[in-house]
Amino acid sequence: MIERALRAMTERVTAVLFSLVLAACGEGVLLNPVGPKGSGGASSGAACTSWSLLPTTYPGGVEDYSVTAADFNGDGILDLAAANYYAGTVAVFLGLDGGLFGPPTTFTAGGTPSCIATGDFNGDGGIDIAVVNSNDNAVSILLGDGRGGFVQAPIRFAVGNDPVWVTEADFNEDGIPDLAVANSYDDTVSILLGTGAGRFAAQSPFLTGLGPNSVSVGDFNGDGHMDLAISDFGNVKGTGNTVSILLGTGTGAFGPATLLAVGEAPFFAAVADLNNDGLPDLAVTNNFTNTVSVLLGLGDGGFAPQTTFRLGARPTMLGAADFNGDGIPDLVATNAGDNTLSVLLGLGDGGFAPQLIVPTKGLGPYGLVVDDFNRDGHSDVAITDIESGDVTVFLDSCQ
Ligand SMILES: [Ca+2]
Ligand SMILES: [Ca+2]
Ligand SMILES: [Ca+2]
Ligand SMILES: [Ca+2]
Repeated sequence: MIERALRAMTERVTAVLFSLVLAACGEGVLLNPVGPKGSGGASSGAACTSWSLLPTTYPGGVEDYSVTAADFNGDGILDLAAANYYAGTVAVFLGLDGGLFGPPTTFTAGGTPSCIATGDFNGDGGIDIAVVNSNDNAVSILLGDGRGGFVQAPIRFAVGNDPVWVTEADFNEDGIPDLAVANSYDDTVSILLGTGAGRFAAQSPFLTGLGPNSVSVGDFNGDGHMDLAISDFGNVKGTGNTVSILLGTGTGAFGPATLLAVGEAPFFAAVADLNNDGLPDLAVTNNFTNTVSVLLGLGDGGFAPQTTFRLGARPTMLGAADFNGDGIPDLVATNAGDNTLSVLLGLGDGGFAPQLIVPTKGLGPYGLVVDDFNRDGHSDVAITDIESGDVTVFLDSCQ
């Protein structure tokens, strides 16, 4: 099914394809979008007098679907991991000084890995990797050695039908990381509770809208328990046009889905506080309508109706961070259909200025992760290009 989606994208088919299911991943949790993760959260200083996103491209392998950032070798510098769908591997790029990255090392990740999440699943202090194996209805765990290497025989756990996304969080509040997996064909999200030692209990499925494509996490009703925001892209049964909100109980169980209206074929729902009121909001890429829907959180689990802003063609992933240093979260999206990024500068009230368009060097920009790779206090962007098969890192030049 994903091969079919890739062909469709390559041919620039713009018609509604009811069987189209795309998968990519990045950060599922964007609760503190302003400023670099792990360095206190706040923006570092005054607004930039000038800024731009300066790209460096790294050949990454074959059909990189998703990219995520973590410090796999424990040197204090963020590294990148990209899922190579056709090669069945994960490519790890160790971070160097100045926001540069070394050549990739690949690790076996089982068949058709399309999405990566990270966490310390066995509690040894080293960051581990979870990937969804889309065609195998499984999640594979690659245990990290804390030095940038991974055990070569992944441990597998069954999930639902056509899994396309995995996100890590502690849903039952026992201090052990758990996983949430979007099962596109089943219209469910699987919760896998971690038992420590890199193992997970059997999945518990919860119903979502049509064809869930991403899972993000936030506390939308302020009760201290993690909730889920799921973009319902659609599947063979039809195109989706909702985001599902499932409120968590803190035990690993979730209430029934509440469906929020967005655009057509929502690819990804990011969680971030976009209007600086302390409540998590949603920003959703609508893959068929070439827009982002912004839904401001009300703090009780509900959201205001969507406001939409233009993006480029066939937007996939989205990140929130302050790129121009004014302390207000901005948005960046990958536009897979026209080889660009869209940057929308935030106005502070949940509104955004018209998009700034940044060309990508690679073809088919798809996966995205936002973090501060060169540790200068300004957020940067890393993307994957599924057609040209590379990873491009855009460093924010804010001065
Ligand atoms: Ca590192
Ligand atoms: Ca747990
Ligand atoms: Ca909650
Ligand atoms: Ca800003």
